[in-house]
Order: sequence, then C-alpha cells, then structure tokens
Amino acid sequence: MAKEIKVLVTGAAGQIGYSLVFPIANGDVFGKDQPVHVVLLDIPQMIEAVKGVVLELQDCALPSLKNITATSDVQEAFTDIDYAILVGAMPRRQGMERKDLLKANAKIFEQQGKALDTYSKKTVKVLVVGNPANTNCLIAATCAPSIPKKNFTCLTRLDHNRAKAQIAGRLGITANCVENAIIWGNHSSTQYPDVSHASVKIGDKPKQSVVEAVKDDAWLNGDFITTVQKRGAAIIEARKLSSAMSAAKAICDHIRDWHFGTPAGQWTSMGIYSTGKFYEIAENLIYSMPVYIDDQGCYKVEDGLSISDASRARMDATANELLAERNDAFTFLQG
Ligand code: NAX
Repeated sequence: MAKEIKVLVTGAAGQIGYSLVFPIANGDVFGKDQPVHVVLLDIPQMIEAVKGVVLELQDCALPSLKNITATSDVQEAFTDIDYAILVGAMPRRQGMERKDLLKANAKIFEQQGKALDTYSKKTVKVLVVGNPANTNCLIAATCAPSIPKKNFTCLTRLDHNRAKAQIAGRLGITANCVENAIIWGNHSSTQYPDVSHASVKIGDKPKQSVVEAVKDDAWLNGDFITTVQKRGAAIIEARKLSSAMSAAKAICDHIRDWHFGTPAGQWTSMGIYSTGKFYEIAENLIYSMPVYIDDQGCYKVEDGLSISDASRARMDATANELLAERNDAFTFLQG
C-alpha cells in the first residue's frame, strides 16, 4: 500500500471544514487506494466541535482514512505534513473595517508561515483559502523562506468554477463542456473572469470558442463578469452564510489537479507567486493565472495568450488592489 499522505485542514470546526474533510478522507482527492492522515486544527475554543467532526469521520468507516489528529497545537498540526489547506481565518464581523480583517488575519498567517517553515516538510504544498486569501498566502510564503515560493497557492478555483457554470447555464450545457476559463488576480470583487480564450463542446459539434458560441459580447463583457465577481455576496445574501459546499468542492478540484495534473490541453486557475515574468504582473504578489500542471504536480504558467486592451486594464486593476493589500498587511506586521 502507498505511504500515507498527511493533510492538514485548518479551521476544521468551520463550515467549509465540515464539507471538506469527508471528500479528502473518502479518497475523492488523492485516490481511493491512497491512505490519508487527516490533521484537523482549530483554535482551543473550538476543539470540542473538532472532536465531534472526528467522531463523524470515524463513523463514515472509510477505507482510505488511516489516521486522524485533532489539535489546537500549531506545532503538532504542522509537523511533517504533505499538504496544508489553510481555511481557518478570522471572519469579518459587523462593523469591522476591511483593514481590521487584514490585520487580524496577517497575524494568523504570519504564525502559520513560521510553523510551515519550522515543522513541515520542505516539499509541503500549501493552499490558502481564508480571506483575504491572496495576501494571506503571500504572508505565509514570506514567513516560510525555506519552502519554495511555488509551493504556495491560494484558492481561485471557486471563481473559475463559477465562470464555467455561468457559461454552461447560458448555453444549456453542463460545466464540464466548458474549458480554459481564466480567473486573473485577486479573489475579491476586482478579480477578472476571462473567457476570451475559453472553448466549449456542444453535443457532436466541433469544439468552438465561447465567444462564438455565446454570440453576445455585451453579456460576456458585462453581466457575466459582474455575476462571477459578486457571486460570493449573492450567496451570503441568500443563505445568510458564505459559500461552503461549493468552496469545499473547489478546494478538492484544486488539490486533485495539483496532485495528479490537469487534463491534456486544459489549464486551470490558481493564485500563484508572481515572479514578474508573466503578463507584466509585479513580482511578489499572489496573483491568479492560468496554469498547466504535470503528473508530478509541477505547474507551468500558460504564458502565450494575447491580451486585449480591455483585459489589460482589468488585470492591472486587480493587481493594484493586491499591491495595496500587500502594503497594508506588511505595515501591520512590522508595526
Ligand atoms: P467559519 O467561520 O465557518 O470557520 C472558520 C474556522 O476557522 C472557525 O472554526 C475558526 O475557529 C477557525 N479559526 C480561526 N482562526 C484560526 C486559527 N488561527 N487557526 C485555526 N483555525 C482558526 O468560516 P468558513 O465559512 O469555513 O470560511 C473560512 C474562510 O474561507 C473565510 O476566511 C472565508 O472568507 C474564506 N473563503 C474563501 C474562499 C476562496 O475562494 N478563497 C471561498 C469561500 C470562503 O468564503
């Protein structure tokens, strides 16, 4: 039997954590024959609730679940892990300014970056979900200098999936018929959902571009973009809770692709460390881009896409927001 994979989920008592641990333990991410050791971290006040999640996981009687650890101890949680899925974060409370949220979470991701650096394998792959995800990810990467920057990513797969679903709904097809959407930039309302390079397969027809199939540029450049950008807020408005089921599904998609690779000819969107070499995006930001992933789990940016003036403006706007977030976050950390 394969050696077990040790996967940390932080914020395990939260609503995403509850939807996420089952598919991981069930082999839906790393394969049915791959034993997993699931490590669940939350703050001390939530540890009883995490213990309840453990009881339920045990009761699922899953063949690929080898071991479970529930802890509020950061050292225990981060030791020797292969994957870190950092979901736990301070939620935005009523009356809280965006800057207060950034400040509270900067401290959490500074501590967790240091823990990754000190206790985790140097090959650990890190996915940051807790918001503001891109900037939290940059903080963790900065605080873990012994781990390659390419091992740090943030979640924009939920936005990517939302973009595919919007196109599929418009064309009356299923989302798996839509390929090569892109989310550029920040996981925030400035993100740029771009389907100008995307294609669709409708029934027996040859593959065609989304632009050709939809035949409505006004919608593609207008309501399509704003619907994806504001989807998180629409879910909170309707559910009075933020997205959890779809977030957990997107986390599984992200990690599965990072582990096994993307399907031939298809890229996905991930927030990755910008080296300054791609699409004129500044260095030292976590910026979502189209990436191919090989079967060894190494990603490569699709760097040959033509960028229109309209796309350029949107890509720069979201980069500028990330630069401002970076500035604020590191000012707090130094203060
Ligand atoms: P919940 O408030 O339900 O759960 C968060 C959990 O994190 C709580 O159990 C809390 O005790 C724990 N926590 C807080 N500080 C911690 C720390 N220092 N160490 C470990 N655990 C800690 O939030 P949930 O709905 O699960 O969302 C979690 C995060 O994901 C939020 O920041 C949310 O904004 C973010 N999201 C990010 C998305 C993305 O696409 N990047 C989409 C979904 C989601 O909105």
